[in-house]
Amino acid sequence: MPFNKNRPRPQFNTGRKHFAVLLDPDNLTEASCLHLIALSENHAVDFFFVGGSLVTSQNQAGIIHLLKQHSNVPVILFPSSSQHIDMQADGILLLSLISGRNPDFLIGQHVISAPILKASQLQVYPTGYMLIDTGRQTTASYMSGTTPIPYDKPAIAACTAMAGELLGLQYIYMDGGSGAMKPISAEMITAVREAVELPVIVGGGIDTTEKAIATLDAGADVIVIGNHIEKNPGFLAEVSSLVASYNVALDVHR
Ligand code: 1GP
Repeated sequence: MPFNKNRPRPQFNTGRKHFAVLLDPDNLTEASCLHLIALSENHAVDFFFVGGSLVTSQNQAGIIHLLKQHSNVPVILFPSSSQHIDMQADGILLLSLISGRNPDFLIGQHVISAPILKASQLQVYPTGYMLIDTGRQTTASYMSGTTPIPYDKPAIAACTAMAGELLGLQYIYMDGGSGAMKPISAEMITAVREAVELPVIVGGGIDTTEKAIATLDAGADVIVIGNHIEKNPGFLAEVSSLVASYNVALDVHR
């Protein structure tokens, strides 16, 4: 795939933990975005994911422009549809909603996006996207018209992730939904982690250090936090230090 040498080439390194901050364009102002960029300068953030299940404002392009002007953290699109492709970004999570049975989100949007992505310099991350039921219907579940995987059925999650891996997807994203009442269970994360050799991205409802630890301990390679950082930007520093401490420990045991 063509890639502009002058852009950072965002990588998920196996054997390390990563921290992604989810920026929902509908919830950010220029000032709040600049504040998060300033925090990310002092506290390591591996990726900015930009997007959401329903983006109603016209803010996305402006937010990405700000990020690219003021930060070196790679910007990865987290799109709800092919309408949200933006060439200013560094990469895109090409999400196939494998927990659902809606062909539009399994392959339809991808057919529309394919010629645009092939001609672009965006790094494409083929990702099996799994919505998990964490207690109330989420925007992602409603908008995609799909049923999430039941909270207490780790075997379904593991088999779904395995199917994604066998189909050639390269990442698994387990999402409990933005602002979820509770995060995905450690038992389910571990079941998926043990079922596949792919990097496992986990997000939704992580709003305390304890929940972040439980998610990382269970086997998440990438922890994604949006909502709680919007409300409490200081949480960015806490999670950044936590992820760094995991990587120090992983290095020691290498
Ligand atoms: C949702 O995984 C993300 O798509 C992040 O969720 O906003 O609850 O942190 P939160």
